[in-house]
Amino acid sequence: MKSALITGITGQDGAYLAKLLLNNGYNVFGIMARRSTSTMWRLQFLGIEKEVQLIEGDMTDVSSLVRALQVSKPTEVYNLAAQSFVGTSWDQPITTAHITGVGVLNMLEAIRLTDPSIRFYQASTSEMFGLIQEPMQSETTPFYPRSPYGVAKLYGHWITVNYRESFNMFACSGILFNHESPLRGIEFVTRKVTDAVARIKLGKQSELRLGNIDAKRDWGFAGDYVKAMWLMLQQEKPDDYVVATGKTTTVRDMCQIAFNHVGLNYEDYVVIDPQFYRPAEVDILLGDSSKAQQNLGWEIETSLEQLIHMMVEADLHRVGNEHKEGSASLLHLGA
Ligand code: NDP
Ligand code: GDR
Repeated sequence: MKSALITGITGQDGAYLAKLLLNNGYNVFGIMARRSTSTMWRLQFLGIEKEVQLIEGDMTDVSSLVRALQVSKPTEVYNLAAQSFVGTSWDQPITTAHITGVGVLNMLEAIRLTDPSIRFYQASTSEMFGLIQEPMQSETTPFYPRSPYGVAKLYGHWITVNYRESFNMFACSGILFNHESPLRGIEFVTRKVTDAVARIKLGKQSELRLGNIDAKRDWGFAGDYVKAMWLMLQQEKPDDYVVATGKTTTVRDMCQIAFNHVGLNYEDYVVIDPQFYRPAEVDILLGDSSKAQQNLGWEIETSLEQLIHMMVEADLHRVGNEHKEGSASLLHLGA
């Protein structure tokens, strides 16, 4: 039986990937950081909280990573843990560098010293492209990150490439563009919008305050994207791949799709609030995933409209049932 260790298993992608690997017959272990309140809601949402084996650890504590490897004895490690919110990376740039950047090195070193035959996936990002120099971004597009998060991720990307080249490790970097789901954190713009749409529709909120709604993103469904992660580690040779839909949409148009779904006009509710502007912005992202499609056989299965409708429906259901649930679970669902 194959065994996998996922860092960031309590996050959006970690939960979907754990479900995929369980379905593929893996023994799934996850590293869970110690928090004062439970972070199990995503695993519970997918009904797999009892099927995964959780090991306490932190990306900044290499001894905990070594211990996790010794306990789980994985054939594959998926490094998804990060301080992943771009906005927070200006408020906590050093924490972000430690977790999102040096944390990758910590895991690579732990693997190299424990069992260098373990296959490694690094969660890299389109944020590394930042200030766009080519109309579509592929594996050969130069990087120019625009946030402390993007800079930290660029370190993680290059140290992954370097360990592959230096130590012949099977290390892959997946350069994933934005991907969303009903399990997306509430601070990210798609989920902030779909949650607000549900609240406005149900009379629990009157307006939605946003920053730069002219920013363009290439948005896909997280459930589709975790398949690409797994496929990368099943190949004969390790490599880097862009994963994206090849379509870009403004935040404004994404709002329109979400509000239209419940018969409302976004212009009646969206208020621009400079508080949500960023010190440096990534204006547009548009990915070319031809290599992943050709080499991995990976395909886009969910359109942006289907994705946003799925998220609005999930939020309508959740907000509509709020009074029946306990306050702790609501907190974790971002209410
Ligand atoms: P989330 O923010 O939902 O999940 C991040 C995970 O990392 C959580 O499980 C979190 O734990 C964990 N974590 C944070 N800090 C630490 C730490 N110090 N030690 C151990 N674990 C920690 O992110 P996503 O699931 O959306 O993304 C997964 C990965 O992919 C991230 O690395 C992200 O940067 C990257 N990525 C995401 C994209 C996207 O559009 N979603 C696109 C490209 C890359 P806890 O729950 O306790 O906070
Ligand atoms: P991003 O996602 O920064 O692309 O990073 P986010 O959803 O936070 O922002 C997308 C765009 O929307 C604009 N925006 C707002 N964003 C937020 N969060 N809140 C607002 O109110 C708001 N108004 C406008 C932003 O300025 C931005 O242009 C995500 C994360 O998952 C990263 O971890 C990942 O690496 C990248 O996607 C690819």
